[in-house]
Amino acid sequence: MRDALQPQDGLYTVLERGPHGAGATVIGTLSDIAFAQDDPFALLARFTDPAIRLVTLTVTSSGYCLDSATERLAAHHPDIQRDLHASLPTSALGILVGGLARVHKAGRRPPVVMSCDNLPRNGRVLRQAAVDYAALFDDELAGWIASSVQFPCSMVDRITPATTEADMTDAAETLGVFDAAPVCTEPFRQWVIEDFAGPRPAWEVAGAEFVPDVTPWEASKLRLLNGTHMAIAYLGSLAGLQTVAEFLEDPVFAAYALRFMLTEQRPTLPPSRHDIDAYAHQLLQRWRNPDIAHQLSRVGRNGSEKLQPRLLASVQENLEAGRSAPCTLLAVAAWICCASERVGHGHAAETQDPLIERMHALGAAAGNDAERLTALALEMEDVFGCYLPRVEAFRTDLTQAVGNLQRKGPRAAIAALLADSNQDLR
Ligand code: CS2
Repeated sequence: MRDALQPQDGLYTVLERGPHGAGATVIGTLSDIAFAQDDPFALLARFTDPAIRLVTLTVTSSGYCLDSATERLAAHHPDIQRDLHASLPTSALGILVGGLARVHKAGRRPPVVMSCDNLPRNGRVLRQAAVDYAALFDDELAGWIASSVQFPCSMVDRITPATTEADMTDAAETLGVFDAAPVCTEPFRQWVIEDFAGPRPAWEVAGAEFVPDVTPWEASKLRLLNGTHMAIAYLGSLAGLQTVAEFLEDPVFAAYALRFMLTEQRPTLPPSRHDIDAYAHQLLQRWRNPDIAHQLSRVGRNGSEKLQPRLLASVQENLEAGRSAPCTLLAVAAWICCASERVGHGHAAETQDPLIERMHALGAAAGNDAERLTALALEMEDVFGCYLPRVEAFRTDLTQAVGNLQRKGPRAAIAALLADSNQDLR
């Protein structure tokens, strides 16, 4: 037997870890690998293979190079600019549009293109981004993509922390062969896909659901799971914690997470027959999984791009409906403190974000003045848009939340918030 798996083996290990035990599965669905950064041509050429009926993307929201205010392609994005000046593209959008251009030129039927990323209306957004990209050099291609390619929406849910050395050792001990890239995951998995026309694998046999409209699943996942993840990432880092499970161990933080989901995010979800109460409690259980070390630093990456769909959109809807959203504002305030490194009595931790230099600069300019820090942050139209920063109640409450976090630290700020809202309920 060989001692290590090789990419050409097409195998990878999935380590499933849960409160009821662990298991390892070897997945053998990969039949070939083309790595675009090394050989973009190989990937582009695959598009015209008539056997390719589906192209799926799992590249995280940053991989779409979008302008967060308009959700359209940001043509000035460095990755897009680099593509436009190179002989072959290397961005995800560039490869996709370049591949579709080859299919169009060859007069072939296009593949179905499916986004598996955490973006609201991911299929629609991807279609528009692909059309925008094509229109940069070929209007006819842009029109063909818009009218002939199917871009179904989908919602994928499975918590998978970054692979660690320990995961590699575990995989090697379990299998007797070294795998440099095992995937460690929780037992839970869900994939909901918008119906589309044409042949496809029988994914439903493995539990995927095909539905006419993904919106209710997508909205509850983005606002409850991903939105709360962001709140946990920034408030937890300020509290000096490392993982999501550690955050949930503290009853004050757990009560905050539940209140955030049920009182502030739930009223903003589209009407559906889904049991949101049960979903929120199931999330708490999943996050508490002691065998999954989901790092806060990873969950909090690229917050400036995720704030709008996961937190700010619901703040706006709540304010417009006359509801307050103190838990959400505290999460947004925690991002401002972490990214600007103005943490007051909280713990400092490195935050990874494309806007980190701007955030550091405004942190330096604001010093310890919470009002100035908030005002400077709200000038970032690409993060906050132009509507919310003009709403007086939003500005005042956010400034207060930033000040509270800096003065009291996250735990005391949350305890005070919970005590206040309990008072309101009496
Ligand atoms: C997380 C997600 O990092 C993040 O943005 O919220 O990766 C989350 O773990 C997955 O969406 C779970 O399905």
